[in-house]
Amino acid sequence: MRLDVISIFPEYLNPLQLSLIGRAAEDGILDLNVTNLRDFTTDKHRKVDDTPYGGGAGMVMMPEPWGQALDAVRAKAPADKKPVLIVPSPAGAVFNQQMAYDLAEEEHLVFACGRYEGIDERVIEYAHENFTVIPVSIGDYVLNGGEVAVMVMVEAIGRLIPGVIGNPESLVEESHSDVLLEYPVYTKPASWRGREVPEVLLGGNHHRVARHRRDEQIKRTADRRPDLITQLDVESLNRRDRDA
Ligand code: 6GU
Repeated sequence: MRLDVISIFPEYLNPLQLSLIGRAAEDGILDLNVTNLRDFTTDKHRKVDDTPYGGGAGMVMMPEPWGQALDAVRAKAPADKKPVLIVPSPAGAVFNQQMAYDLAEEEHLVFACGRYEGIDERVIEYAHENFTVIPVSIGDYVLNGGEVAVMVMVEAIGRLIPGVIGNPESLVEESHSDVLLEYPVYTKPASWRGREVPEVLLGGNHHRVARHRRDEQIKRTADRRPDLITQLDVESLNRRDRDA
């Protein structure tokens, strides 16, 4: 998969060179490219923002550097398929695990990091000519720019790509892969500061272990995320119980 990130703070994305995502980039599984938006300015101050038409607080990102940067990124991709352009914005659709699965299937993702009050809307309109455009938020709060949101999304998407995670089994049982939150986990020692690992996990009864974990998942989800309980598909839970 090719990933392009366009930002006025390319160094902000440096952490993507670490850990599993960084390793995948070294191994050639991910082709990660960070572009400095200011490289597409022509004035001596490398200006990328200006005051908003209609008035109001803050600054708006000017269209021409973005137009140039998007054209340059588009030119590096195969002409036959439109890359996906993700525009991080608190005004986007909220990112979730299903979006991560869908985006992990793509050949080329481009992230356009806005700062200030956002990017001139005509850039987003123009981008539809060459990209599948998706405005995405990572949650209902406001960040100063899209860079941190891009790190969140690249990590969520990147780890789903074959070869990025050593043990693909670990992708199967995790939170949000099936609506229920993950069950609590324990390791040695069995007794620690007076606290015991649940008895059922110490015995070798796989059926009882599976039931216990499933009960814990339901308790935890009801407690922490009651909004998810309404999405539970009882039939698929019953099927899983029978298979356990
Ligand atoms: Cl994707 N960008 C910004 N600037 N703020 C956000 C966000 C994104 N998601 C939540 N808040």
